[in-house]
Amino acid sequence: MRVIDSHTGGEPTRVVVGGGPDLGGGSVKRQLEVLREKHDWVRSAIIHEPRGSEVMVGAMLVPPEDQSCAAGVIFFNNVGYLGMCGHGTIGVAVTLFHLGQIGVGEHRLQTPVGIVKVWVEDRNTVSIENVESYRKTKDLAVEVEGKVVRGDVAWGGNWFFLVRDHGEKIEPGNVQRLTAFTKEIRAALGAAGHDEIDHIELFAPADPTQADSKNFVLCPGGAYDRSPCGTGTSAKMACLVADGKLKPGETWRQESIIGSIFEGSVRVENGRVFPRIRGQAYVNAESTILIDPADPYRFGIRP
Ligand code: PYC
Repeated sequence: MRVIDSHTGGEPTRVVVGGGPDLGGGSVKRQLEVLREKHDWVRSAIIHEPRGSEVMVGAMLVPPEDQSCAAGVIFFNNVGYLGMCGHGTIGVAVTLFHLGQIGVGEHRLQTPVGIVKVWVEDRNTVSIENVESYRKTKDLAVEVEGKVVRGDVAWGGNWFFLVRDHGEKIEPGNVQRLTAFTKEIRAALGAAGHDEIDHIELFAPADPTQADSKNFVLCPGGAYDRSPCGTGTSAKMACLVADGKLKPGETWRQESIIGSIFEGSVRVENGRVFPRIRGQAYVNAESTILIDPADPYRFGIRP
């Protein structure tokens, strides 16, 4: 398989651009099911050590069912498959541009959860319009480490629990503590029957000259997002719109824990919120995945 690596605001995306299994066409959702059921070794070989790491997000290009789309995309990580991935979509667009398959201008990509629009500004700068995003529950309370933590449950292409008041320092030196704390929150949500919530997002004030907010995002497989998280920023903006704190035409600058920034905004149509995210990605490797039958770890070290 041929893969191209990039990072978007520090978060890696490894795009399978050729040599993957034939998934039989049809909807991207159906192709995801075939990949999961019959060829999960692709995900495992690409994402797990020794080739990959828990931070890596994979994206497999597949034929789109909707012919207006430049490609279909299936995202995956160290524990499974993602509905959408914001940083990954920016990485895919920059990769397709690098390959000469798309140019500057507007394009569409088909994901398992819907069609995403992308605007390529130059070889590194891309805006995306995500699937409809919304808040499901405001101010859900869970008990974590003996105290009550409150957050909103929102969809931004993945499910998020968004927490404003947590008393934790969102800074790179505190990543171990933030990871442990957000894993506790996720376990408490699971115990309360909210198993679908696999991303936990903590917010803190940012330097206002740089951004409107800083975040820490725990991803499903236990790694934290180095980027400001496209689907997490979408979920956040859906909550801000619901609270009357963000209007179409206004910009929301979301900073990640490592200092990278996405510029967000929203399009609202008949009360439905479609977030837009603008960020930068950089291609940093082109490789061929070799599967040597003699290699006991050719499909990755499975957890
Ligand atoms: O950017 O949406 C995102 C994302 C999800 C998980 C890692 N990055």
